Amino acid sequence: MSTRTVLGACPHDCPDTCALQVTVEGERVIKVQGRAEHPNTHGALCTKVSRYPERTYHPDRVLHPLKRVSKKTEAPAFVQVSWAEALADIAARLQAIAARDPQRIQPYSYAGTMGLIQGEAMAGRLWNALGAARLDRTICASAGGAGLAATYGHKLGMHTRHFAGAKLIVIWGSNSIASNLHFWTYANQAKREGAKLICIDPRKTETADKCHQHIAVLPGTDGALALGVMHELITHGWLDRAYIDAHVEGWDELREKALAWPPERVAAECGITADEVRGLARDYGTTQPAAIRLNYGMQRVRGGGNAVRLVALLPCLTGAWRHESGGLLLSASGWFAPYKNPALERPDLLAGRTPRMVNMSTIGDALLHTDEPIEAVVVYNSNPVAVAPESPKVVKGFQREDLFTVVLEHFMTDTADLADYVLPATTQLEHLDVHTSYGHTDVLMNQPAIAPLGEAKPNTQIFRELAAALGLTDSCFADTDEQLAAQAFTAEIDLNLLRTQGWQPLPIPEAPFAHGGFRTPSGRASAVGADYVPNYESATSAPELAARYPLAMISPPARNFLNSSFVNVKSLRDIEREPILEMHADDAAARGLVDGARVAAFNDRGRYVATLKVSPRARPGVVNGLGVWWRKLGLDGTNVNEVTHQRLTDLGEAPAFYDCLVQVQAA
Ligand SMILES: Nc1nc2c(c(=O)[nH]1)N[C@H]1C(S)=C(S)[C@@H](COP(=O)(O)OP(=O)(O)OC[C@H]3O[C@@H](n4cnc5c(=O)[nH]c(N)nc54)[C@H](O)[C@@H]3O)O[C@H]1N2
Ligand SMILES: Nc1nc2c(c(=O)[nH]1)N[C@H]1C(S)=C(S)[C@@H](COP(=O)(O)OP(=O)(O)OC[C@H]3O[C@@H](n4cnc5c(=O)[nH]c(N)nc54)[C@H](O)[C@@H]3O)O[C@H]1N2
Ligand SMILES: [Mo]
Repeated sequence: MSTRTVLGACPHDCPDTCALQVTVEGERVIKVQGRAEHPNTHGALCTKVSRYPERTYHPDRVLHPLKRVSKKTEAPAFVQVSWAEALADIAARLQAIAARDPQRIQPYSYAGTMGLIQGEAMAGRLWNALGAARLDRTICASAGGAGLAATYGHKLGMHTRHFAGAKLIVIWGSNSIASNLHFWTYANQAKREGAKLICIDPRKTETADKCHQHIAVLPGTDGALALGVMHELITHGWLDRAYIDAHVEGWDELREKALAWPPERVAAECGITADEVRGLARDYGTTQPAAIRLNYGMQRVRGGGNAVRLVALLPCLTGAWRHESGGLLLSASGWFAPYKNPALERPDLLAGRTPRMVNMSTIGDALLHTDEPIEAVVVYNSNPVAVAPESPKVVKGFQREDLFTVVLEHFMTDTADLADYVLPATTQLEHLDVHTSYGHTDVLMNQPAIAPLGEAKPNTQIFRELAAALGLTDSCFADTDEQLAAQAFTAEIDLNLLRTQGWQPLPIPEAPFAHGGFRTPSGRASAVGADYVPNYESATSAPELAARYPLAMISPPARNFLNSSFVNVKSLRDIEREPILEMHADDAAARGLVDGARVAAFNDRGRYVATLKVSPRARPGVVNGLGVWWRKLGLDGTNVNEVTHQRLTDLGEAPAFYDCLVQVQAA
């Protein structure tokens, strides 16, 4: 049989955005590999995405439109219907709501695909034309994003590849080996060439195992640690005064705050030793080039935005930014902004209206509002019933019989189970897309490798047909995916190059802030107002709560899942086996719990059942509930978001998933 190779891009929510090489035999994809020629991908893929064919050809793929025939509180039952019937009925239901108030139609989407085309390009046009409610897409990165932007003026950072040249790498709130594998290759190269690697993480991750030092802070205390490091930089004179004078604003104010955080105070707040604070500061203050890989793990707490601000100021105080292998990387996504078309989603179709904005992170509460209620939700590229905080409320909201829910999906997820209609969407192997990245600075194209399976359609096509069924006639709804791709960027991005090479790098300076030039109004990195903000839920900030629920629970990703994606891929679930709660031996002994026991982590919000793993990966006082399982594939029909809360972060209005107290007992 003839085989051919198609150039692709990984669609997943991950900083690596790999360039793919897809091998097709006849009409079937037989292999998905990382492209050797793409520098950041360097021929390697993670375990998950190398299983992409298994996911695409999964026997459980939704391949036809499905209509619900059971009550929302009963076991889900669906019948297959034609596209014509589904679209006509959905359009009629949405039209009736729009006639009353289009803002009662709520789109809900996130990063199931990061593609610009299958993401919001056509969907956004439809919602704008209808005047549907807007969605504040905060669930992942908006606290850290806001913190970074408040400090540097935009989401900008170092080149990933330059980590290879650093002499010190601080991996702060990131399990890079699990969630940012291609960065790890560069860090490992630096390590081989003699760099010191320090990991700051409450959990002793597989990344911490490979670093020279691991500092196991209590969740949500990174801001205090950053102030403590600054205290030592100041008192030992490890500052680059010239860089600060020229390129930092608000330094005097920050200096005063930092001097209030001597190592002993920091140690007590962070649950570490004063020597760990001193040692970190010494390494950071006396080594150049020093690079910080910050990731979003450390901003999922009340003070996450300010913590990012304080950490992001460190390289401005030591002048680490002077070197191409010094500085910091949280996100590189802001580098793409000048090359993106801000009108791709056609905001002009709003015609002066400003529909209400609903925060996706508080969808549980939003669905339970009774005045001006949400009457319809259209979900695509997301699985809110599994991933949004405080799932007891999210489930209750989606169970409303008077809520009309449409879900575009590959699989019957926890959210699809609560839909009125499930519409079959194509995967990355079946549709066209273009991608930017938040870890590197290349634009990529994904070309379809095979025709859509069954009756699946790309998101764009579903929204095109829905727009037609709703009687929307603007010519923008006729744009093809090729045309959308051509409209996505400014003229500097060469679609022909994307088609033939697969990617195009942006021209970003090697050491972007060597001479300042931050994107703030003053051009200086801003320290104004940055301060440590303690958790909502911790022994010091909420002692009465901590008396009842003494364990801090974080819920970082399981390595072989991607948020809630891949949980249903058997070969990957077989590696993760079952939902795990890691606990330190002392905490287990104090509760009479043994390894392998079935336990419940609970608080006033809910009760999550998992298998206990007594493990040195957990520090005393902190349990690690590895996420994010599908509820129905977990134990007792729950997942870790059963116990998380909907209170928001200091900046960016993001969820505080890792700011969560629980107690644990045998289930
Ligand atoms: N395999 C895999 N890869 C992924 C994902 C996945 O689910 N699985 N998710 C993707 C997504 S959506 C994102 S946003 C990115 C980034 O995803 P991140 O959420 O940054 O993921 P991690 O790299 O696991 O980093 C989280 C780390 O932060 C630690 N942590 C938790 N609380 C704190 C704290 O208060 N302080 C500090 N210092 N550390 C803390 C956790 O223990 C964990 O090791 O990764 C992407 N890559
Ligand atoms: N407790 C806890 N909760 C968390 C986190 C945590 O660390 N702890 N992490 C949070 C983070 S960082 C994030 S980013 C969110 C992620 O939340 P989501 O963005 O909802 O991510 P996924 O769970 O991967 O769900 C994406 C869904 O999109 C579908 N999909 C993929 N491609 C397409 C497509 O082309 N078309 C359509 N129609 N569907 C598609 C997939 O099948 C999948 O079911 O979860 C958050 N939730
Ligand atoms: Mo995320």
